[in-house]
Amino acid sequence: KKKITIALAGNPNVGKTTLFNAITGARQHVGNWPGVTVEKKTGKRTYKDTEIEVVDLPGTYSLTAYSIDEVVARDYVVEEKPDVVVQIVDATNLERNLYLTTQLMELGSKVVIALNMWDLAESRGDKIDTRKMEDFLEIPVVKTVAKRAEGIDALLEEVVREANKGEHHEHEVSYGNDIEKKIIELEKIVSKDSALSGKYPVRWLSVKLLDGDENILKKIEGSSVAAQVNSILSAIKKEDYEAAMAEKRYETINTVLPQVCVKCVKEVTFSD
Ligand code: GDP
Ligand code: K
Ligand code: MG
Repeated sequence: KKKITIALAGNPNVGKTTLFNAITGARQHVGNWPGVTVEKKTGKRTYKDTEIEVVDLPGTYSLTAYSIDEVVARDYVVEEKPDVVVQIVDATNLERNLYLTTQLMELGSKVVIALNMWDLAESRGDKIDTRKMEDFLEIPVVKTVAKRAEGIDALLEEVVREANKGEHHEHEVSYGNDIEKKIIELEKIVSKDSALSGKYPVRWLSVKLLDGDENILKKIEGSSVAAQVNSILSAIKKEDYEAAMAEKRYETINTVLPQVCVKCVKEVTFSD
């Protein structure tokens, strides 16, 4: 039997636990993530000839080091490299949920979206074009109603297909000329340290450094390229970069959304 590991990611209250239960049933194990008091749930499910280990990640809005949950979730994705990350997306709250999608895209993971709460989206009259969503995001999208265990087989089918795919096309947020130049400068430096570049995606590291991510800065501190990285970072105003980059991620979502869901557009509020 083929074995794969998948991680479930998503904002809080999107139906992650419900979906986890629908996938794994009674085959669950509850423990703690190493070193922290954050609950770690794992489970197993066999789908056709594939044994799937399912890891439930803490619910997060983002994957920057703002909270222990975010660090746990992203360290798992970056360091343990699950075969596929399933993002559970609340279909009635696309704009907010897709911010996490941009972060997963940047991590270079294979992602499948479970477009959950589909029943609620439908009953309130949303018209979400999942085919277009797939085209824009370059990520498979499967409608689910976790509460009624609907769409689980279709989701697992897509997950297994994705896991078996050979090459993986990384879909990235483009940050515009100025920021991209800095990213390239940092990439050149970071890739010289094989311990770093062997472990983390180089572009992602560079983006996080510009984001001022403390957790990533710490990983760089002890490395052979610390001085060079610091000389670049000290020459720029990091707050400006962080804000500009968040804006670009929202911009990416905002170009996708109006084409994907006509009704959702009116509800988008990116005031900050
Ligand atoms: P989590 O915080 O992401 O783990 O979310 P939960 O699994 O705890 O679900 C939050 C609430 O949404 C619960 O009351 C679930 O019963 C409900 N829920 C989960 N999936 C669906 C769904 O597809 N449709 C509807 N209508 N409710 C759902
Ligand atoms: K909950
Ligand atoms: Mg939960």
